Amino acid sequence: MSSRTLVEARESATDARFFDALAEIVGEAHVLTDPELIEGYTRDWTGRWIGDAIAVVRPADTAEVSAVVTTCFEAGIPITPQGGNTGLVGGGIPSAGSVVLSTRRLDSIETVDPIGRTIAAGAGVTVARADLAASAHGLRFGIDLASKESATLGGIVATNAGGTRMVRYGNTRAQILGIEAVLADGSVLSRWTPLVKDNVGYDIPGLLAGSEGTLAIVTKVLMKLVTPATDTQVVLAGVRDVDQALQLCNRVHQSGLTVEAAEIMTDDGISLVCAHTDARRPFGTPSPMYTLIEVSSPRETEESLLEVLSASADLIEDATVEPGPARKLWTLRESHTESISASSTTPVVKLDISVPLSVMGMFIESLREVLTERFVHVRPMLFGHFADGNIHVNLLDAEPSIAHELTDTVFELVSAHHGSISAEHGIGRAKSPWIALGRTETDIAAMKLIKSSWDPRGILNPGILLPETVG
Ligand code: 2HG
Ligand code: ZN
Repeated sequence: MSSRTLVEARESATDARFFDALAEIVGEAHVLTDPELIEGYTRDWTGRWIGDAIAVVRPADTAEVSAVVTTCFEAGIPITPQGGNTGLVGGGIPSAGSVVLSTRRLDSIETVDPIGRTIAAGAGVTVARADLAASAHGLRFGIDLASKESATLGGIVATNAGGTRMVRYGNTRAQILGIEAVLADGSVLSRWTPLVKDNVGYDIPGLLAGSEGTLAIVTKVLMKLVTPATDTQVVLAGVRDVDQALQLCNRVHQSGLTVEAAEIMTDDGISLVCAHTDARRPFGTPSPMYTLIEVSSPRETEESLLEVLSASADLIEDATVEPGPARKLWTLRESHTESISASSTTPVVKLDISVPLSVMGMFIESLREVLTERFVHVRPMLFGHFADGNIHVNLLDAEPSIAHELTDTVFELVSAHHGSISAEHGIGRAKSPWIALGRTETDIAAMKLIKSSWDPRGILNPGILLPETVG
């Protein structure tokens, strides 16, 4: 069968037999078509992405996912896989005529292996639940995100999420040992070996990490767990600029302490958080920027950290240290996203970029200049995981009509600084028009070849990641 256009797909979907077939697989209660019921699946929380779907299907296990995919494949109906719908680039938002395949019911934790330090769990298990299950065995899940209560394991694999512990344990791709996924024709691929050394052929789990639902639908994952850090201490220090924060972070590294997390915020960001939550300003006199660094060490973390800080008076305007988990300090950072959303008069333009550390200060300066010159009504909020080179550029009060030009301007600057247009949130719908700024022509052609061989009919998440997907 040749691939169908969306119009044909929609016509075919109106065929009641298609919906009956889905209901037979997952049960009637799990095929949603009522516009009110599907609204939570067709739009994202940022308010920027509003899609449309002919149905939301909620399978309970891999066999059901496989049967749903086979049914859609035969009918030529596109599928948008979706986990917790916490993404930031519209990658889980369906285009008209699609079926949303929600993985949230694939929520069983099969095993936690305390010896091999692994967790085997369904794609719909949330990051918070995986972490709780690991904690019961004295271990932790290596990915930590502000959205952990809703973000799912399938979702973080599909987007190759980073988060606040990436500086310590790497991104999601670095944590995957095995994967089970349903391919475009409904067949089930299982690469499931709990071995850290297994060098047989292509790295398929690594390929599926960050593929944003365009190659397969992740149904189960086997991931590494980490040993929790001991005796953590958190410092929040006021600094003049990001270069001082980087120098301070380097001194902390050189002292032998382990950096568990390293974040940057601006005074504007702290003010916003204090206005929208019950958090209090950290110091009497504000600093232009603040860095939050969490450290650990086998012993005497606090003494070692205080030593570094007292030898760094040249870099720090003010500082406060608290033993981990230091919730009050972390709240200042973790409340940024919600405070920003609450304060912007328009949907926030969220750009998630990275630049080499050596030019980060220059990049931020040029960014501020260009925004003040050309987009005077836009309020920028910069924060993020700066030790990974990652800055979340949030642009508030930008009329939707200028969002494209604004993105273009920031991305050109990122590219001029040899950075990446997506550090950790993926490409989705939001960034796909700019993918050529991040990859060469040959590289994009190679990705398209992979896409067309894995999904020849182009039914898996069309419109996401690659500008013109096949089909
Ligand atoms: C974070 O680091 C997330 O908190 C969200 O990646 C960033 O809201 C954002 O732009
Ligand atoms: Zn982030």
